[in-house]
Amino acid sequence: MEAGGRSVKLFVKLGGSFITDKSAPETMHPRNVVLAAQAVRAALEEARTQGKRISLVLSHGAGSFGHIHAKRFEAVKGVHAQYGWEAFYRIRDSMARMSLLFIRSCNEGGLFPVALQPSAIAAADDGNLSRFDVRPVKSLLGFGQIPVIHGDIVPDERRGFTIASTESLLKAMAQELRFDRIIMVSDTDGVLDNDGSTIPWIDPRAISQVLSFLRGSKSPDVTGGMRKKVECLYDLVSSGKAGSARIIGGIGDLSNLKAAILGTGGGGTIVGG
Ligand code: IP8
Repeated sequence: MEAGGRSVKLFVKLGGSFITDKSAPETMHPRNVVLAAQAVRAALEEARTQGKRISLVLSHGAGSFGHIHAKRFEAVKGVHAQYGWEAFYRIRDSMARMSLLFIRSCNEGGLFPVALQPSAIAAADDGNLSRFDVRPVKSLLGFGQIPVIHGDIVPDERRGFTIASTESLLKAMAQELRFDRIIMVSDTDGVLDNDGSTIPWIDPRAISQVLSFLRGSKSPDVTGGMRKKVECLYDLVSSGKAGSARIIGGIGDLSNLKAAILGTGGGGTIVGG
């Protein structure tokens, strides 16, 4: 437990670029999820032996599952002139299968996570998330469990449906749950500059310059790639809705994830002032 005896609240996202092959439709890298889950478990156990309590919300991107269908059906815009509501069925079907693969791999890595279905507890209005029921997340955290969420297709008052990214769900959750640490695991070692070097810290002086050169993803990605992640994390930390945020690399070495969870480092990029 931290100074006041409360648990440390963490939000960890395993990015779609890290857990799927974004160039091959619906291809998961289960090994990456297993290794990440093992790192999470090791960190939770180490924290426990030190008398600290960590509450963890786990999440994952849609990678080559949801994004490929969302792009094909232009699902952000809602009901399609040609395809009607087909996107809702296709994306839910894809994300349900992905979620199952994800939690099974987490279980292989030693966790017993509880998957929540965002499309059932969230809604949007004209493309913006307008509702996210945080109660199941809070309740599971209260029982010491690990709720899992992911970006999803959600009902939309005006458009019929739209896409909600993991970051939009995180922002909604952060209005009611303050995360001490947010950690995002990517396929690159944090946020890279134009020369491919890791930017160690995006502080108030660096944010506009970094945003000016960050682009969306090269692979099918309907929610804005690294640029949107950085914007979201920067807003949360600078507004005090989150304590700190870090984007780290996960390929080949998950010891940094363990360190980031324990708050002892982790490399990559620290986002926010
Ligand atoms: O990968 C996108 O979620 P994200 C959700 O967290 C879908 O941006 C279904 C494309």
